[in-house]
Amino acid sequence: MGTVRTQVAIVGAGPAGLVLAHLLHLEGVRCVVLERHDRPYVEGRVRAGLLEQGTADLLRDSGAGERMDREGHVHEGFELRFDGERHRLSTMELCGRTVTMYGQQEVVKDLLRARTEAGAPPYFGVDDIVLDELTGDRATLRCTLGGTPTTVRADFVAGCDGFHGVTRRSVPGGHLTAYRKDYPFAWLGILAAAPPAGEELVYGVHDRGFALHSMRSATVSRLYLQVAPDQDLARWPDDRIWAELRTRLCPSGEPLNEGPVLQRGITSMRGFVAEPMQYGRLFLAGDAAHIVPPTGAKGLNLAVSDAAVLAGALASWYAGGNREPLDQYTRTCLRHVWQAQDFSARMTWLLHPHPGEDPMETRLRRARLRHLVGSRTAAASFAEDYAGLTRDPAAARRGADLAGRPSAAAGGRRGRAT
Ligand code: RFL
Ligand code: PHB
Repeated sequence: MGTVRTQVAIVGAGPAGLVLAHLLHLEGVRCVVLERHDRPYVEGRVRAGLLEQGTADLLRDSGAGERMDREGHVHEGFELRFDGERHRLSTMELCGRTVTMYGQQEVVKDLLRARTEAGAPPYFGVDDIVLDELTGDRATLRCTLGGTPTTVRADFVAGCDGFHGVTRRSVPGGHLTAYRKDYPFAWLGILAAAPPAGEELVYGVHDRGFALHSMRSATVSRLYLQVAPDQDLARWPDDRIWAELRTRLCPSGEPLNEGPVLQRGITSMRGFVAEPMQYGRLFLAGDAAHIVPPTGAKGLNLAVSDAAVLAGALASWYAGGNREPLDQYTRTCLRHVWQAQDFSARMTWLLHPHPGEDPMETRLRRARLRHLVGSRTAAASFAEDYAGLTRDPAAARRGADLAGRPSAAAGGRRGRAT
């Protein structure tokens, strides 16, 4: 039986866990990262690709943005297509902010390299974690590390193990309240070896359903189609996918480059929030605490934002025993979590015809789309949410609120040391 002692035990090497580990390292706080899968799996998982400006700034400011700055693409706007019309919304003009297209798995690779260079890579293949003690003087968890049954003793546990992880489920019944909304459709997503047809993302609304043309690089496109939630991928051969993309995205013959499909998958659409995001010495971050439907591209950005808040709160605790930011962790995070939930739900409603919806709803959605492209005020509000004014993770790390002022939670008030 082995024993590992550390200050913070991080469960999960996704974006939340790795950003947290990276920021804690910069603050001089010791941590171990415990990941269920092997490294190739973690580095190869294709998911998000849109980084809000605050997320890109945080990676850059913390020294993990060098490759992102070289290989990522900064977008100043996006296109919306509906009723055979094309409308460009410039987030830069509307709210002075941009987004960066850079694959989540590339962010993960960069952060894993930083952990390796710091001499503390994650433990991979750890698939039997049991949280033993969360409310005593220390936190304790059990798992097998390198074939040896091991007890990990830490001051705190960070639950960064995604929606299906073990940490949230380890909180005793009655302590968390779950809020949940399931949508009656899903996304079929493909990664294709095809140069993107344009410079910017295209969101297409069609009677047959929503479609999105996104990208990962100058040679790789990422495309999505709204499908029924129980769709079988076998019913979607490549020809059918491309034909459907053309119908929904290119009603007037706009260009779309086809190429070999490298990956495909179905993503269900769900909104979920667990409150509070902490229990004793356990703090949940990212998808472990909340899920948004992917329409608004907020999941990764929220995960990074939570990690930044938690890193700041832990650093404050270790620097001088100030417990206040840790106590306020849920409150600080939930404000932007719910803002992102609200935006994601509104954007999902706006862009997806719901199965069986009545003609009144169809017309209401069209009216809302027309308002968005016709009113500068409406477009500016949308652009702010889209490019990420919800909460700037880089500011969160510095302990500042939306206006850049030091926030009460991260401020200098001394709390009771435990
Ligand atoms: P992750 O990425 O799920 O990482 C959790 C990690 O924990 C590990 N794990 C465990 N480890 C140890 N013990 C256990 N018992 C464990 N159980 C799980 C897992 O193996 C994994 O490595 O959560 P994290 O870090 O919170 O990050 C969240 C993001 O991954 C997620 O929100 C985004 O991908 C959502 N998302 C998007 N977000 C954006 O901000 N912008 C986008 O453009 C965007 N597009 C998307 C998306 C998600 C999608 N899917 C597939 C859900 C597009 C799609 C299609
Ligand atoms: C993506 O590239 O995965 C992506 C981009 C924008 C979105 C959603 C997903 O709104």
